[in-house]
Amino acid sequence: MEKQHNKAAKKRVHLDFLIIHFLRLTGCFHANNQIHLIWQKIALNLIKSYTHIVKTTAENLGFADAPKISKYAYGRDYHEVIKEKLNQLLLILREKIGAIHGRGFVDAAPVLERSWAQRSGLGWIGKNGNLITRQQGSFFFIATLITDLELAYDDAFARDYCGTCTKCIGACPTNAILDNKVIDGSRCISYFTIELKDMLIPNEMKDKFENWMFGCDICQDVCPWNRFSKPINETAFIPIPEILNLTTKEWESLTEESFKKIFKQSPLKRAKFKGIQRNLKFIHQEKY
Ligand code: B12
Ligand code: SF4
Ligand code: SF4
Repeated sequence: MEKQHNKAAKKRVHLDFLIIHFLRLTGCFHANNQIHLIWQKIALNLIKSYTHIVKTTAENLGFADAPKISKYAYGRDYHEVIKEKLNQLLLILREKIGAIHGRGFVDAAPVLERSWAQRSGLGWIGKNGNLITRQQGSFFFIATLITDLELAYDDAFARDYCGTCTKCIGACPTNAILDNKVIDGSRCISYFTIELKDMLIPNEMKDKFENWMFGCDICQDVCPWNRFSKPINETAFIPIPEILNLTTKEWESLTEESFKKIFKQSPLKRAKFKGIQRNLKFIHQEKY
């Protein structure tokens, strides 16, 4: 058993070295991003920051009343960007270690991403439902590479640094944050503005959206740990100029054709043109 563990630990050192090399080469998961392992048949858990501009409410971007978009959606679609990085990492591992099997995941499969990340020692799940690290708050994606490589694993993150804080609960305008870190998805602005398809937003939510048109960052913006979020230098996540510059009027008069062209590679395409129009109407009627 001990022999086996030593063997796994040795591979782990080798792998850590390779990954650090990969990070340096590609600049993709930069120094702030971390990689941890859980279980012996491994799932490599990675986190990747997405904040180019740490404070990114519409107020900071020029037009006080411009519709708000979640920070993660300013640049290219993270599903594609991170999947590419994970595939690159897998190729490097294969080159250096041999014919291993593996597959990368980011927000697109039934992988318990937050829970695995916590179990691999990356951080704790906060009352706002997000994985948080003391080094960089919570503005990052979680990515997972599942492989058949046998390695020594990290310990789970044992602490919870939310303490007595309840800022996120108090700030959530729709009361979507329940006890015990449970988020009521059916009350979350992020759900309504991104995931809800072909339906009107319930009237009961009127006057609660605080101008959020796509996603919602409120429970993360108020989190004290996000003062440790640092802007990153990832070209794929550089904001699309229109995201920073369109006024409410321009958003409202955008044609489907221009929407498709401008947001071809953006996470906004998930809500579709119709969804964005519906969201705009909803926040517009909130104002009047
Ligand atoms: C469904 C989903 C949503 C739903 C529901 C969110 C929710 N918090 O439940 C909606 C659409 C509302 C949503 C919104 C957002 N999401 Co989302 N979402 C997901 C998704 C696809 C699945 C989550 C899920 O339900 N998993 C199933 C549960 C059972 O597994 P789990 O998450 O690992 O949960 C375990 C633990 O958390 C724990 N646990 C959870 N609840 C409880 C309760 C109790 C009592 C106990 C004891 C334990 C416990 O046990 C669970 C099982 O092991 C994940 C991607 C993924 N595949 O994980 C992204 C993910 C969680 N979302 C993410 C993001 C960024 C967001 C938004 C911030 C986007 C935005 N800005 O608008 C918001 C934040 C809303 C919020 N406050 O949570 C990131 C979070 C990154 C991070 N730092 O943690 C993820 C991980 C995607 C990614 N790969 O980066 N999301
Ligand atoms: S994302 Fe917004 S609506 Fe959803 S739980 Fe957080 S503050 Fe509430
Ligand atoms: S705002 Fe406070 S309670 Fe909420 S997740 Fe952050 S530290 Fe935890």
